[in-house]
Amino acid sequence: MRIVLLLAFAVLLTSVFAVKVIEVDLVVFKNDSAKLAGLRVIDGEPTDRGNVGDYVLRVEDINNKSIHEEKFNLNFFVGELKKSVDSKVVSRRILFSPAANRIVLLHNNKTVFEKEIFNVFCNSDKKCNNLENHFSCASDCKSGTKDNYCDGVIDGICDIDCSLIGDLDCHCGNKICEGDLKEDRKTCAKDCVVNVSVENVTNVTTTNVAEEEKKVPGCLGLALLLLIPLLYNNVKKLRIQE
Ligand SMILES: [Ca+2]
Ligand SMILES: [Ca+2]
Ligand SMILES: [Ca+2]
Repeated sequence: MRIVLLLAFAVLLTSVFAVKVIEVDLVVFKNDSAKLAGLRVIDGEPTDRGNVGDYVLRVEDINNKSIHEEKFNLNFFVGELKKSVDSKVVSRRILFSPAANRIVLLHNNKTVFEKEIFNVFCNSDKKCNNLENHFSCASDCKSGTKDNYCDGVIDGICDIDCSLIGDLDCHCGNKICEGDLKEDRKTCAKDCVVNVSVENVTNVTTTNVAEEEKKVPGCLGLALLLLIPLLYNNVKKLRIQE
């Protein structure tokens, strides 16, 4: 029972907190070859690791020892097209390890793809190069750099890699409060707080209150004027009865 609870807690943590992952996209061909379509380190969630299939995706350390391994099958027949295709795209997210030295793809124990990855995500040479980005190598890649990674840092610089919702700097300040782009009074005060209107509303309210306050004594005076003859008549009647 305790193990089940621990596992559930671990799953919950994984889903709530993104971790450092190697995102790899491979185009795998039917003729047992493959080419790299994308490779970077980002914050995300690892994809589920399969353990059945004749393809093996492996990450090895510097001693060629496997530190990550997953298996899968590929079916090149596409039902919708009613025919086989030459290639399939495989996209995986693997938990990052500083020991990762090489990525290898095997098919029936035959190597169809391999790439050295040691130091490609950060070599600390003060240049944003190789497969570095602001997340994997902030020392070399400043925020806003074109590095195939949307950093979303609020620093007044629009990151060229961001789509519309990735970086508030790309649209906050255009005088339009765009709620669908996560702009509100907190995130983008200069677009979402209209100071002039607020001041006007405050002034109008203050003036109205002051005018109402001035009217109150006038109303009281009129009421007293109406009440005095009534009171006088009642007192007079009481005296006659005495
Ligand atoms: Ca570098
Ligand atoms: Ca960037
Ligand atoms: Ca920015």
